[in-house]
Amino acid sequence: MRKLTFLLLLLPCLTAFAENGYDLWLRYKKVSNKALLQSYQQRLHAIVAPGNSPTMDIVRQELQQGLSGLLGANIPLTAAPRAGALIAGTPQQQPLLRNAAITAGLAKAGNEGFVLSTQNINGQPCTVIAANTDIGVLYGAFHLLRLLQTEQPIASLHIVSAPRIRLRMLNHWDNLNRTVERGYAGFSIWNWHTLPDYIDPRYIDYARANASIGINGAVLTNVNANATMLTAPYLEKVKALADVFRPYGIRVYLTARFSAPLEIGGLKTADPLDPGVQQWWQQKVKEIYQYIPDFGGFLVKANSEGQPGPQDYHRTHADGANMLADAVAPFNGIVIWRAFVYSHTNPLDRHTQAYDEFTPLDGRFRKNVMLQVKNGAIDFMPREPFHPLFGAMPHTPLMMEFQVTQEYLGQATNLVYLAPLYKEVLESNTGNGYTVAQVIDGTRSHDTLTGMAGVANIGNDINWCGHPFAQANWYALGRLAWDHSLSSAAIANEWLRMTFTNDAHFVDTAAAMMLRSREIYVQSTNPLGLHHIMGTGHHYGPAPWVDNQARPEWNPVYYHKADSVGIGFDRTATGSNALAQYLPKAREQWEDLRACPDAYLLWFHHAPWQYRMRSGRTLWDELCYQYYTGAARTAAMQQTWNKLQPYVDQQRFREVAMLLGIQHKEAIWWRNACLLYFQTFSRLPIPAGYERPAATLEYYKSLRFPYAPGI
Ligand code: BDP
Repeated sequence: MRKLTFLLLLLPCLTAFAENGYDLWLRYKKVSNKALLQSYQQRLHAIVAPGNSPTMDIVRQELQQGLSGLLGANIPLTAAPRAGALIAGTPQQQPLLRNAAITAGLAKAGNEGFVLSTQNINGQPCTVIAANTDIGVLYGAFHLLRLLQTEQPIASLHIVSAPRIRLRMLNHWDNLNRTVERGYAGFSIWNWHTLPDYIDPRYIDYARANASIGINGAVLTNVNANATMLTAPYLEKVKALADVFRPYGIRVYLTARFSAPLEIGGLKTADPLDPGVQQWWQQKVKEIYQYIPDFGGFLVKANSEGQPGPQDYHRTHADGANMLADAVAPFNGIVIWRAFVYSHTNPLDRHTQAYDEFTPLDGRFRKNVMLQVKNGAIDFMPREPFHPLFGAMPHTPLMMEFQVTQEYLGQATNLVYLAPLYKEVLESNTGNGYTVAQVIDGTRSHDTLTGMAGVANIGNDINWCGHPFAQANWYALGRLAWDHSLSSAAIANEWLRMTFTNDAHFVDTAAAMMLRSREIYVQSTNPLGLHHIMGTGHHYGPAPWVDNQARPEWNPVYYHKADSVGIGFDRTATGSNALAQYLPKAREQWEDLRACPDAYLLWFHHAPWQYRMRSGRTLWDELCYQYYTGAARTAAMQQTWNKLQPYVDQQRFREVAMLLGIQHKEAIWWRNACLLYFQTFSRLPIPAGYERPAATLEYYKSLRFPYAPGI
């Protein structure tokens, strides 16, 4: 009995300290800094946000919920502006916002941006969120809430913010049976079975979270598409989701299976030049727009990894894309055609295929077509040079495809903060004076259609992303799509403050750990430019030895090419010459073995085991150094996190601690398996002083993971 009473007394404390991560970065906990709290209370003690639209309803609701939580008091909605009020709206809704300063800001804000400003309105100091559209007001509201959540001063605000990229999108690789291709956070959040009648509140929270970081598009379905999605019963379900997302500024897109006319249309061909096929798609599109008047358009993976496409009929990617583009054009829809292709015709180097297939088509796509290019030419590797297509195709709008889900970066058991990876790509110089960011934001070619997509890491796990820190990657994708000039550190800092606490020691320590994490992951798994040596199929863990797959590029041995002489993929003129696809100014940093940075050495060169590295070590010793250092630094992440226990609620502290334990085990596994395997070629010893691998190569080779997630 006494025990029970004790437990009952303890329970509220335990739950008070438990957070399951569901609230993401929108926790709205009371501001802990007393002085700031007081200043916020003075400036935000009422909300004036007129305007009659579902979006303005959301603005009011979000501001009320957010401010009430953050300020620890109920913040009322009032009709008339008064001193200390927050005024939010468009100048049409709120004529008071028609002053010179706000008007000047709004001229730069466009149709999604906002002005956040401290203003004297009727002689009274007020905080103002002004925008040209309701959705701009919502973005401004989330920005103001973010300032409070991160404890920034708001006494004198002069912010004008507009997105640098027009389409800021998540790509869900979700299947109709709710499995998620490369998903590590449970099943799909789209419950197709209970839609359209059952609206899971989670759909609304998903939309809120996206709106809070500026994401305005969602492709709901896997790029390996299923034509059933385009049938009437499913379109009704999509409509239900689109209706939920619309007031949050999010448009839905679907993946189009190129062979849909055969599979659900009863046609004998899907040839894009066949009038019957064209008509079928026109009808289908008309039907879709009857359900969803603001349907965004199609994302298409064609003639890649066995998917159907125009080449099945000896037509080009442009023929296929243009046929769909013509169908959606009357409704202002777009077609996003993926450049991730690898077909059966180019066995020399998979690296070169997309460039070879697409550059001849530059300028031959309709105006409402974008080409979505993965950040690198192989796949979403832990480190990969930017895709050479970004330096080509000036007459085609190129959209960035990043992967947020960590298919190749430790899935959901590893803490890997991806903003540094995204930034590394975005800041790469394509060789003609433009960075990748300037190519995709339209600076280079004055494109008006611009876009950045991230393959989502979202599932129905209670914390959405599996790993508590994986939420930061969703967050970073949105923030960078809005403003790619933000630094990885600034984004980590914001996210940590909102997700955990504003305590400076916590934020500094955890941010430093996040900022190191991607480099540590590269070091402990794919150092020095190694790539695609993960387990075949599921991509979980190391398997550099695999050589028995039907196609050469399905085998890790294809990518590392270790032999008795050395290791690495020669992509210079003496090898596949993939380097020639880069503009001279970009390629010159990599083409000479001596000048090539260590990070890309084995990506572009086959270097001898005894090759002398910049560190003075031989290549073999350097490889050992990298793997051992990577594993040691992974252990150090555990120690760092353990010291942060006092600052974090118990549940999330434990989750991260357990996951870091797994991460450390996995780093040791990678290190031992890779070094023992590569040693069979180098025939060199692991340098003295390093702990010997605990198991044999045969043991590591024998490991099987038939139920690894994500396939
Ligand atoms: C690869 C994934 C595969 C995807 C493919 C794609 O392993 O599951 O279908 O990319 O992007 O990385 O189409």
